[in-house]
Amino acid sequence: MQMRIVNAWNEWDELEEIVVGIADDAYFEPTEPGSCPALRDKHAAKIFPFPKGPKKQEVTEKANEELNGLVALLESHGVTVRRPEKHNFGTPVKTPLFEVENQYCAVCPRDVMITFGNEILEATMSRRARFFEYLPYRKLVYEYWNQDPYMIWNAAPKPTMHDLMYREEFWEWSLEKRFERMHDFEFCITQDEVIFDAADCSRFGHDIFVQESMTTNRAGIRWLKRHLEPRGFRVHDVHFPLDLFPSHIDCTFVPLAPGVVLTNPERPIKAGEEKLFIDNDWQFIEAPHPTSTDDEMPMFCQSSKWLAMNVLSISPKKVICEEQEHSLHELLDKHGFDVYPIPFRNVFEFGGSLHCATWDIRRRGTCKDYFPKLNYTPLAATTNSVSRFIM
Ligand code: ABU
Repeated sequence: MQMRIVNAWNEWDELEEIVVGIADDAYFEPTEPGSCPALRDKHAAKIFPFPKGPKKQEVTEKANEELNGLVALLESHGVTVRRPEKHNFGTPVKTPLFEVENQYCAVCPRDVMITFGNEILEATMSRRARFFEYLPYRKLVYEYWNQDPYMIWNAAPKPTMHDLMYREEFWEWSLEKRFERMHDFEFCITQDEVIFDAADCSRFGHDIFVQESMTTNRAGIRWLKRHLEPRGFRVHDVHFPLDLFPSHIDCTFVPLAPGVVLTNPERPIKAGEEKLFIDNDWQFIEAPHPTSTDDEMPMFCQSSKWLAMNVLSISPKKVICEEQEHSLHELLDKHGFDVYPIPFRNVFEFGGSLHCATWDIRRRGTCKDYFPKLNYTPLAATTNSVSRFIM
């Protein structure tokens, strides 16, 4: 019997193998139509531009120390940890349709790569500097593909990333205008091409929830539906209208165990979308306020203070959290979770925290239905496609 290497159906089953990012050769994210990085301190931002070029050596080293600390903790729990290959993120990218001065980093595999059961899928990505971010993971993917005969490998269609794919004026909109338009779910990417980042998807067994955001559009979600539903998944779009700059679901809506989601009190799910969870006996636990305010986050960090809830579950009972988030530790402890705190704040300016910086390859367990009362006709049922899981 051949060993299954790639097998992960949800965000919480017992973890067996995972990829943890590396900070080597990271560059600052460039300004481009899909991203407008800014200094945290509004006063400094009036005087100094956002930096360009490579991250400083000592900053990269501190981030690597914390990433290595995560590796050590995971290994002490018997998890196999793999790392991406080094990549020269200083190489500019020029395609027939766009150019960008440099790339970004390989700290956040979660944004690019996702495991849906026995399938590894490479996301389209939404920003030019991240167009080739799958490359540091390709050697690993080939290894899994060569060693696991059941593993399926797909890459979603690459978007043009041409100027026409973006709504550049989005970056000029006032907060009032964004607030007025919060139910349009229109951001810096248009709806004409298939666009998604993997980190906008959250896996709950048969059910996959995908957030509409600055990094995932409606065409991206339609593509995921047509791709996944013939394999028996049910794909749901979800929205968090009060998040005026949504990007990646894992600081907003974080499942921890069957029946339990950690929710963001400042980003409630759109009215009506909670029903599916309530009808199926899911409990929402509101995350406490993070240790830092948005203004206190690291100067070059482009993520929100809600990185506080970007935790990594290593089993339905065990959660790795950032060490300074004491209120969150207490809350999770009260709900019966074992909390493993580790320092991770030096990773923040590289795009994320513990969930972002990882990509799970294998969790013990099979595909289950956590929404048994759901009345849903998958797209596959309306076509001739075979609707069955490869288990
Ligand atoms: N990459 C996750 C960032 C999400 C947030 O800023 O809330």
